[in-house]
Amino acid sequence: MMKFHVLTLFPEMIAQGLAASIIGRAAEKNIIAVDPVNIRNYTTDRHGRVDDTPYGGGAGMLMQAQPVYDAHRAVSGGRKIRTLYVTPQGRPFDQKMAAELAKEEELILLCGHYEGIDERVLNEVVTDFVSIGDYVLTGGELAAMVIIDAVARLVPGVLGNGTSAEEESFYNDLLEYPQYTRPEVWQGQSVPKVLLSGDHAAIREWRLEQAKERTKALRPDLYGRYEERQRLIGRLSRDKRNQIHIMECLARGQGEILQIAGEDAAVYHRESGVCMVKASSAESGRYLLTACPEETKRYLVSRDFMCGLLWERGYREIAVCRQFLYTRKVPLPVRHKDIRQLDTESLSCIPAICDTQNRAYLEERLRAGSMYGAFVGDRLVGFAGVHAAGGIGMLYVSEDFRGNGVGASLESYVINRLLERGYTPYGHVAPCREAALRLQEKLGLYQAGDTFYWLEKPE
Ligand code: 4FM
Repeated sequence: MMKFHVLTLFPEMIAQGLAASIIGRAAEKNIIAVDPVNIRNYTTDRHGRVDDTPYGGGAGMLMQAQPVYDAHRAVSGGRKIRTLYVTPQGRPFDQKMAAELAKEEELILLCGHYEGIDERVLNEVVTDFVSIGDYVLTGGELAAMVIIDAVARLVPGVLGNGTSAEEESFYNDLLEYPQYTRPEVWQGQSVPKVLLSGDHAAIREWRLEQAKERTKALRPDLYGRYEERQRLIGRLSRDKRNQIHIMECLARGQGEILQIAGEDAAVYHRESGVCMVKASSAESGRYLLTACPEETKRYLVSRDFMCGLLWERGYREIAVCRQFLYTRKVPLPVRHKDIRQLDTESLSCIPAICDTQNRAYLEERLRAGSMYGAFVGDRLVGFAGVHAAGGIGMLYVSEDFRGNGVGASLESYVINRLLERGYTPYGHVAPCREAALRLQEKLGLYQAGDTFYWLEKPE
């Protein structure tokens, strides 16, 4: 559960503002918690005052340091919790910052009022100064609510299965395409014909074209980033089998280009904290690594020398893999009929059949709506899913059902789901998993020539 503590003089404003709709429901389900803290409860002034006039003169009142500091102490108990002060003087808030903040377990948001807060308490408690835009509000509460809303909807489970935020087109650096619902004609305006055609490829193409046109006209800054990304995807496509992981990360709108060096590049998969580095020489690799964030959890690389460079930086190999990709556009036949998306309730069935998977990670993937299970009657006999970084995996079939094509059906099912979204399915298999290797060949996936290494920094 992610907790938002809000230090404010108007706690009822926060409580009421976030009680309704999706955020309110998420709080009821204990996926998030909003904790409004009244700063006035912490004043030591006999008359309950929290403000005073500014030294040096000037108009208005300032919030005093003591009540703010004690309210903060009461919430943090001396623990180091990221503390945001919402102010027009802060760093501009955007989707990238929202994604970064969504990784925290707990946040404190400090809301000011009057003409400001005594600078000394800001020096003591604030870790991030954040602005939601170039305008002045009467207090920080609305800005804090904006930030909580944008961060909370990225917490797994808040949007519910299927509507995961990871698919959003905003991440593609493109604005949304126009949308239409019934009736077909309204005030003489018809719904564009292509949307009634049932031709999903044509619809996808039309929507992309509309999104591009809009972005080019309204947000040339975003469009420039989009074009840079498409250029990199184009270059990588000359070595598609070996670079599909980076191409897909970018094409799915989940990647951030950290650095480009000739034919090489470093791309950060935001959601999973994975850095993917394509380097054709150690020199290039060393240069690209300087652009990778300090807090990178994992690296995915495909050259021995990259392992050496990362070893020096404290990262250790956790897996050696072959990479496979499915290049056709046609869906695969699925023989096993009872396959469906799993929810978190399925987690209770999983330890009974499988102890090879990391439970916390599986739960996270279940919440993200990325796991699919094969059933026989009420019994879950196998599952597969999509990793946080985008590859197909976590394939498991319970021992007494192996050799029945359940694994093939599960993987085919996941491949088909990715194809529906216009993705190119790919995955990694450890060379020791012979059955899984054979399955890739049987399903018609191509194997990349490179060997892939996953590296992680031990805690
Ligand atoms: C902030 C008023 C502090 C008084 C505000 C104090 C704002 C913004 C904003 C108003 N915050 N982005 N724009 N805050 O206007 O974040 Cl003491």
